[in-house]
Amino acid sequence: MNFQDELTKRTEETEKTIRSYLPAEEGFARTMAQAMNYSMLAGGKRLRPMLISETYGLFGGKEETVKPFMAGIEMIHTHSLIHDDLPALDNDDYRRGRLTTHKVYGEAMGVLSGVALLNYAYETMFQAFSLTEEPDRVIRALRVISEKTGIYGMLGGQSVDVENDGKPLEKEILDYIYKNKTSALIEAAMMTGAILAGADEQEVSVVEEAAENIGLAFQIQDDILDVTSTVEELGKPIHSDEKNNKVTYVTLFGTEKASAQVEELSKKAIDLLKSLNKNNEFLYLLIEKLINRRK
Ligand code: GRG
Repeated sequence: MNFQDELTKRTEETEKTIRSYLPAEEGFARTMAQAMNYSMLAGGKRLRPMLISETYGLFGGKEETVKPFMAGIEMIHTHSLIHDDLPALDNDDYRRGRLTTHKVYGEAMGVLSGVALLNYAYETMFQAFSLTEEPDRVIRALRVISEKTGIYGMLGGQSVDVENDGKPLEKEILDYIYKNKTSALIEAAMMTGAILAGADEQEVSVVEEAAENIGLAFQIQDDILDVTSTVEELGKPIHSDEKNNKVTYVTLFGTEKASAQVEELSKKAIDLLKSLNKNNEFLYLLIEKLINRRK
């Protein structure tokens, strides 16, 4: 398999799926729909929806049910980015190579379109009920996504991150932040793929553990890119952790050790997935490539 060609093809398919679920830019609330679509269409690697469909494929899933979930998870992710960039949080001007949503549409519309995307994600994912013969799986997936993105997941992690901005941190609390603000959504994505395809509890918990490792590796690589990449490559500001006096894996351990941890965590994730005795070569390669990603 030529990984790069396959990645391009699967990213294009994911892009098409996401576009098919975006809100129409019409009616009195069209400015908000435009602001929602502005950030949704700004590019992005589409990693989380791809992880849903690849994990779904790993367990032999073949229905369309997965599609509203792919779009929905990217809406939740994009909501988190819009809000993360707001003046009250990171106050960033660039994201995905473009001016941030609040820079283009103003702060009020930045707040509104972010919340609207979070809500629209659920409106979208509820459409899965009309595409499935297995409504119980859809209910389980919705439950996992709502839990992993709330106080016991992404938002919990983000709140502890914000509260500790600029303060010295122990590794234990940094791990809590990473496992929640970043891993939890990746766990939600992969568990959703597994659940929708009919994986049992034990298999879903192996997937959850693998995804936690992928999320940690992904966030540590994000820390590394903040000090080693360029604005052009990343499409967002660099050295922002330093600017915000943030403790990261790089400030705690240095770039080299942080890189070694990314490698170790990714390997652990792949080994866990392989222990399921299923096969998705593309998924294993995707996880491996995240180690060396430049953006
Ligand atoms: C509700 C006010 C309010 C704020 C919430 C939840 C939240 C803000 C932020 C989540 C935390 C966050 C932004 C974590 C960063 C995770 C991360 C590394 C994001 C970048 O993901 P990529 O690289 O981005 O996949 P692309 O642009 O490729 O999709």
